[in-house]
Amino acid sequence: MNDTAPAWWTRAVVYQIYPRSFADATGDGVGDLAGIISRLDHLADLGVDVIWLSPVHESPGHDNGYDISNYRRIDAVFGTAEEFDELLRQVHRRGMKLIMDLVVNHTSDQHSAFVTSASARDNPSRDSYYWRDARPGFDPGEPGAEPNNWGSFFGGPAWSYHRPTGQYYLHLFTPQQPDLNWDSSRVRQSVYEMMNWWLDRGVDGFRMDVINFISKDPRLPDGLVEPGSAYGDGGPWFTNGPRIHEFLQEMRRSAFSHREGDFLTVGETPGATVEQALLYTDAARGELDMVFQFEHVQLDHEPGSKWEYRELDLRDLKTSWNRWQRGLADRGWNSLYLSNHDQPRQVSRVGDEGRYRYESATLWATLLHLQRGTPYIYQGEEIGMTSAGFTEIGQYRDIESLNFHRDALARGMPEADVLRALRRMSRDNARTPMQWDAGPHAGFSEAEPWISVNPNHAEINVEADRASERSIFRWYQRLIRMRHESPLIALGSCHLLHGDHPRLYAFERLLGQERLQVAANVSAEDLPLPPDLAPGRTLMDNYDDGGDPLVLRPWQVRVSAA
Ligand code: TEU
Repeated sequence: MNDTAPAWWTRAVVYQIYPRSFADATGDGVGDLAGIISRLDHLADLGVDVIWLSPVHESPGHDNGYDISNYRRIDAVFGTAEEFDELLRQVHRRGMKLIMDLVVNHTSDQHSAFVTSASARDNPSRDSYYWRDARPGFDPGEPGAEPNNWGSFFGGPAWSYHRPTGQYYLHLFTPQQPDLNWDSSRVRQSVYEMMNWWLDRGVDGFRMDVINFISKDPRLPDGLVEPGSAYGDGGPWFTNGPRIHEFLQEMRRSAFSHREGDFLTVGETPGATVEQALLYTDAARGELDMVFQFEHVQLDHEPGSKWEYRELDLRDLKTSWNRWQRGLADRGWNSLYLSNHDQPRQVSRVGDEGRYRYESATLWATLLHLQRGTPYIYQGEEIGMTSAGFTEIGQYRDIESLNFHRDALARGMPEADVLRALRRMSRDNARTPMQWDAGPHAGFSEAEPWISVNPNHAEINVEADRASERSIFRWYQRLIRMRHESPLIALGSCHLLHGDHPRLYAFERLLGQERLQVAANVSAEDLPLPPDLAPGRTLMDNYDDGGDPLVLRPWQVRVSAA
C-alpha cells in the first residue's frame, strides 16, 4: 500500500484451485486446465478477484506437483502450454487475475539442475544444492552419518546419501525434493529469470511455497532434540534465515520493479511471527504483499505434531487472530484463511459437518471475511465441503499421510489410532474431487478419479447448494460483495470484543464514523448475548427468521451496523 491509495488487493478475495481435484475435462480421472476453463463462470459468479493455481508444472508427482522438474513446462497430465495461455485469457476476460505457485525452496530430484549438480563432486554447479560429507566419525551411508540431525517434514532424516558421489544432500521434505542453495547467486538469478518468464507470459503474481525457508544458516548446525523425537529441530536454522530479507528484496527488484500493473505476491511462511510478518509485508521494505502465517492452524494439536490432537479453545484462536490483527493494523497485511490443500476442511475441523453444516460454514466464512486482510477461499469451501472421512489407508494418496501411517505403525501405534489421526488431519481431507453435482464422480470426471469422491456429494455439491434456500455459495457471494463495496471492511480497524468468552466470537470494525459488529456463537447451544452487543441494524444473519436479538442460536452469526 503506498501513501496515496490502498493497494487493490485490500479489496480482493483469492480462490485457490488444486488442479488435480478441481475439474477433469479429458476423462483420465485427474483434474486439468481444460476442466478449469470449463468452470471459470462458477468463480466469476462467486465474485472472486484472483485465482491461486497450485502447481501445474512438469513434475514426477511425489508431492502432487510440489516437486517441480521443469518450471517452464506444463505437465501433460494437466494439458498444454496453449491451454495454459487460453486459461489465462479466459481468466482475464472475466476480470480476474491468476497467480502461480512458486516452489523454489526445492526442486524435484529429476530437475536438470539437480541431475547436473549430482553428476560429480567437482561439477561447477555442485553448490546449487546442499551437499555435505558424512558426519565425522561415521562411515557414509550408515545410520547417524547424516551431516546434521534434522528431520524431514514428511518423516525420516532431512538428508539422503548419494552413493555415486559419496555425499549427502539436504531435503526438508521428501528425498525427491532437494533443497536449493539460495546462497548461490546462480540459483537466485535462475529463479528470477523463471519468474520473469511467467510474468512476461501474463501471470499476475505468485504464491511462494515455504518462502521463508530459502535462507539457511550456512553452518547447518544440529537442532534441539525434543524428548521422544528421533531428530533435531532444524527450524531455528532454516526458518526466517539470515539472508531472507535480502533475498526477498532482490527478488522483488528483479521480477517486479520494472513492471507496471497490479501484481500480487503472497508468501507461505510457516513459523513466522507477527514481528517477522511485519518485516515481510511492510510495503516500504519491498518484499511481499502478504503472508500465510500458521499460528492459528496449529492450535488444535500438540506443538511439533499435527497428528497429536488437542481440543481447540476458542479463546486461543481469538487471542491469536487478534494479535495478528493488531500487529499488522498500521503496516503490513494479513492473509485470512482456514482452508487450503494442506489443511483439513474447516467445516469439519472447527464447525459442524452434520446438523449445523450451513450455519457453521457461514459462521466461519463471516469470521474470516470480515476481518482486516485478504481472504482466501479454498475450492469447495464455498459450498461447505467436508473432510474426506476415509476409513482405510488404501484411500489415502498424500506422501505425508502414507509416511505417517508407515512410521507410526513402526513405532507401535495401533492402526485404529493412526487412522483416527489421519481422518482428522490428513491433507487428503482437502484433496478429494470438487463436488459439482450429485451425478457419478460428483461431476468432477467421467472416469474413476485419482482419489475417492466423498459419498456426501449426493447432498453436498454446487448444483444443490446454489438451488438451496440456504446456500453457502450465496453467503460467500454476499461477503465478497461487501468487501468490494465497503472501505470499512477493506480498511477499517478491527477490535476484538469479549475476548475471554469461551463460545462467543465478536469483533467490531471501525472507519471514521462507521462501525460494523460481528457476533458469532461458536457452539451448538444457545448463547445469551452480553447486553453491550445488542445488535443495531442487521446486515447479515445466518438465521434470518427473526429470533431473539439478545440470543445467538447454535452457530449463529449476525453482522450489524452501528
Ligand atoms: O507446505 C509447507 C508446509 O508448511 C507443509 O509442510 C505443512 O506444514 C504441512 O503440509 C502440514 O501438514 C508447502 C505446500 O503447501 C505443501 O503442499 C508442500 O507439500 C510443501 O510446501 C513442500 O513443497
